[in-house]
Amino acid sequence: MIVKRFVGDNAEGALRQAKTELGEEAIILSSGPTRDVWWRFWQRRYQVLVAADLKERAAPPAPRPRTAAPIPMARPEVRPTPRPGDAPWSEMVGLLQSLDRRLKRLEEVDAEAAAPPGHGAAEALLMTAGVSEGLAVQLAEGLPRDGWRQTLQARLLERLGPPQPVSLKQPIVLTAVGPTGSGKTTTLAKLAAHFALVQRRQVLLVTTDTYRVAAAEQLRTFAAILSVPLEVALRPQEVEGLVARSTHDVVLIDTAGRSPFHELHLAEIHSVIRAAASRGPSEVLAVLPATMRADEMLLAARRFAPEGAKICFTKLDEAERPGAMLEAALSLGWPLAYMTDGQSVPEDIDAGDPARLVDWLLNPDPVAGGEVRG
Ligand SMILES: Nc1nc2c(ncn2[C@@H]2O[C@H](COP(=O)(O)OP(=O)(O)O)[C@@H](O)[C@H]2O)c(=O)[nH]1
Ligand SMILES: [Mg+2]
Repeated sequence: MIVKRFVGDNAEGALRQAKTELGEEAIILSSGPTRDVWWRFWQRRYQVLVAADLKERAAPPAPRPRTAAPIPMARPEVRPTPRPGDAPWSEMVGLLQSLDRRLKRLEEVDAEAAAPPGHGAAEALLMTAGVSEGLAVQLAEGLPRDGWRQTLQARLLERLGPPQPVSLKQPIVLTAVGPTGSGKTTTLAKLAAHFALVQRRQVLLVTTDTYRVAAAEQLRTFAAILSVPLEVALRPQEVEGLVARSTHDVVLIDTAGRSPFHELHLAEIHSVIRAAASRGPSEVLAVLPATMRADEMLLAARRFAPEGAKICFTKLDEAERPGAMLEAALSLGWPLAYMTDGQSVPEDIDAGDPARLVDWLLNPDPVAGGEVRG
């Protein structure tokens, strides 16, 4: 028995040399690129490790033409023919069979290792949903391979907390702030309808948006349909008097959508928020469209609203993925009060249930936020 390495410019060349020298009975033990000069990969050559029983061969065979039957390139299937009394040959066959079994086991171990661990799969899911890489890595850290979805779900729900719609246990003033067109006026109209028609509360609508010609008219139309009074405050200071005189269960204050980069405009909105709090309990609703990027939502929320404001995500029906909302809610750490998913007043609003976002993340098809209403 002889075991010998043959090197050629390519696989065919190396094999041809081996077969020429050792004959057709030779068995290929391994094959692949040479490893002698790994750093000069462009000069790689090909090697085969071949075993043959030289006793079998009376004389070296004649060189074979290039059209010889194809020689298997992969690990050969070992189908030995036992030869009684041929001790070295049967020893080698036994050796090769055990080698074959070990290689098969190695392949199985490789396949197991190739399956992504829990955190890898979770990271991929989060990032596909639009969560940034940094947060995805943090959220996926240490998730088990088996049951990672349930663990991720529990982890997200714990961090997002329970739904926290506005409580009307006591009279309250609620001020909606957020970027232009985010849905503040429409959301307040939906809430006014809910509080007045469903919860049978005394509702007062106040608008401070006197910058756009149609803005106050939009809310006036909703107020008329709902039979809810509307007051227009021309300056932030007027809000204080309106709130102080009000005997309503809930006062809903609309603000103008202004640039989050314009300090004077922001100062006006902050004065409205302060005036709204002058009577007693008051809350701020940061109205953020689900179609925005997470960083835009974060900037708007922090510029318009005070720390700890409640979040209302709007336009879920227009959003493709829940990632930006998840990222914004988790990064802000503020409670989720409402979600809206359509233009219809009053029906397209729900309590802000984080489970709906998490379900959407874990079951991304169908994608539309409106189709997974909780
Ligand atoms: N698709 C969709 N459109 C909405 C939703 N909420 C508001 N809108 C629309 O967004 C536009 C701007 O809304 P508006 O309430 O005037 O925004 P504001 O400038 O923040 O007061 C209007 O056309 C609304 O009908 C929603 O949940 N889904
Ligand atoms: Mg408006």
